[in-house]
Amino acid sequence: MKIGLVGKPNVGKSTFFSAATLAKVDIANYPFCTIEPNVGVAFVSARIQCPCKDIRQRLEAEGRLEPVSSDDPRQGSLCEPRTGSCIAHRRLVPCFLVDIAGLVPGASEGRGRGNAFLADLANCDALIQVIDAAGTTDLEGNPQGANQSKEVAQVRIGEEIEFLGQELDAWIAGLLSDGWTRGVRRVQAEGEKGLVTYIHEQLTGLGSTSQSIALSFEAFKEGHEELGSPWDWSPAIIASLASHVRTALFPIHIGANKFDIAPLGVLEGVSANGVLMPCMADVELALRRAASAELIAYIPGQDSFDFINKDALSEPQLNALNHMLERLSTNGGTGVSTLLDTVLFDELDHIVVYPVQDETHWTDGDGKVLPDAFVVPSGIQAKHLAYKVHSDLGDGFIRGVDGRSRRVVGAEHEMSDGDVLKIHAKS
Ligand SMILES: Nc1nc2c(ncn2[C@@H]2O[C@H](COP(=O)(O)OP(=O)(O)O)[C@@H](O)[C@H]2O)c(=O)[nH]1
Ligand SMILES: [Mg+2]
Repeated sequence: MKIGLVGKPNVGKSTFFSAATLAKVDIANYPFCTIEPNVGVAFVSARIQCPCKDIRQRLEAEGRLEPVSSDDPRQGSLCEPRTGSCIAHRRLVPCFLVDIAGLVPGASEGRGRGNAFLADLANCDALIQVIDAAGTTDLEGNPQGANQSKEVAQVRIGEEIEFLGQELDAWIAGLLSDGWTRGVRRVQAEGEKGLVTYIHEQLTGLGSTSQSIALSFEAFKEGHEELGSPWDWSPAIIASLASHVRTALFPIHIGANKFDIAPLGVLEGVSANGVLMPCMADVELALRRAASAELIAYIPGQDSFDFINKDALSEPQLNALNHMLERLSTNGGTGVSTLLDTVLFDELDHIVVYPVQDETHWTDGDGKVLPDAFVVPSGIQAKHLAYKVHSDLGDGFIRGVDGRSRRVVGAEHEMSDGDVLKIHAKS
C-alpha cells in the first residue's frame, strides 16, 4: 500500500511526510525504503483493537493472568509485532508514503521531473494533494505573505486543485492520443466494447481496470451528444475522455495544510474529487518530536495531549505547546493521521488481518504472539491472503482455520477486519 503526497512547492509535503514517518522503523523489513529517500513508512492505527486483547481477556477470565497494572508500559498489550507496535491494544500497521516533488506547470509535457514525476504518481495506490489552505504561496510556491484574505485564499486553492487535475488530464490525453486513429480503427468491428478494451490497454500501468474504464466511458458519453466515429475525435474530445478517466483512476484526496494560519471558513464551498481534510503538518511534526523527547504524551490523531514533565520545559516551549494544544482542540486534531486513516481504511477499503501458525495460541513458529498484521483489501479471500504471507502458502493452500471460532474455512472465505487466521498448506 503506497500513498503519494503531491502538490506544488512549499505547501508542506515534506513536513507532512516527516511528521507521518517520524517513528523509527526497522528498514531491514522494507528493502526499497533504503533505496528511495522519498519513501517512508507511516504507522496507522488499526481500526479494530489488536486481537491480543482477546487473549488477555481469556487469560484473565481463566485466572491465569493478573489484570493490567497501572504502570504497564504496554497498557495490557501482549502481542509481539515484528513491525510497528501495540500499546493498549492499539496496533500500528505500516502504510508507505511517497513524497513526490516536481509538480510544475508542463510536467505532462516532460518539464521539470516530468515523466519521472508522473511515473511516481502512477505507482501509488492513492494520491493526497497537499495544498496551501492559507493561500500564502502562488502556483510556483513563491511566498505571497502570511495574512491572506479568505477570498484570495479560496481563489488560490481553486487554482491549485485545478492545476494538478489539468496536468494529469494532459498526461492521460497524451497516452491516449498516441496511435489513437490506428488503434481505434483496429477495434471498430468490436464496437464500444472494443473501444473500452483499447483504452484500457493504452493505460495499463496506471492501475486501470476495465470496469473503471467502462464506467468513466459511460460518464464521458453522457457529456457529449453526438460523438461520431472515434477516429474522427478532436483533441478536445480526447481531452474530455482523459479527464473522465482520470477522475475514475486518480481520485485526489486533499490535505488542506497550513490550516493553523488559514482564514476562517476558507474551505467552505471547496470541493474535492476525494477526501478533503484540514491539516497542520508542522504542528504534527512538532508534537511528534516533543513526544519522542518524552516532553508530552501524544497519540497521533487525537485532539489533545498530556504534559509529562512541565518543569523540564522552558517558557517558550511551554507557550508553544499550549498554543498547539489550543489549535488541536479547535481543529479536532492536526488532520495528518486522520487523513491517512480515512484514505487507507475508508477510501481504499482496507482491513487488518493476523495470520498465525498456531490457531490456539495465535503464535508463529517461534511462539511469538500475533507477530504479523497484514493490511489487505476488505473481503480478500483466504487463499489470496496466504499468497501475501508466502507464495508457498498460497500454492499449497489446503484450508484455513478462523482463530476465534476455530471453524475451518475454504480458499474463497472472505476475510473481515481483525480476523486471525491459521493457514494449512501442503509443504
Ligand atoms: N503555518 C504552517 N506552515 C507549515 C505547515 N506545514 C508546513 N509548513 C511550512 O511550509 C514551508 C514549506 O514546507 P515543506 O514541507 O518544505 O513544503 P514542500 O515544498 O511542499 O515539501 C515550511 O516553511 C514549513 O515549515 C503548517 O501546517 N502550517
Ligand atoms: Mg519538499
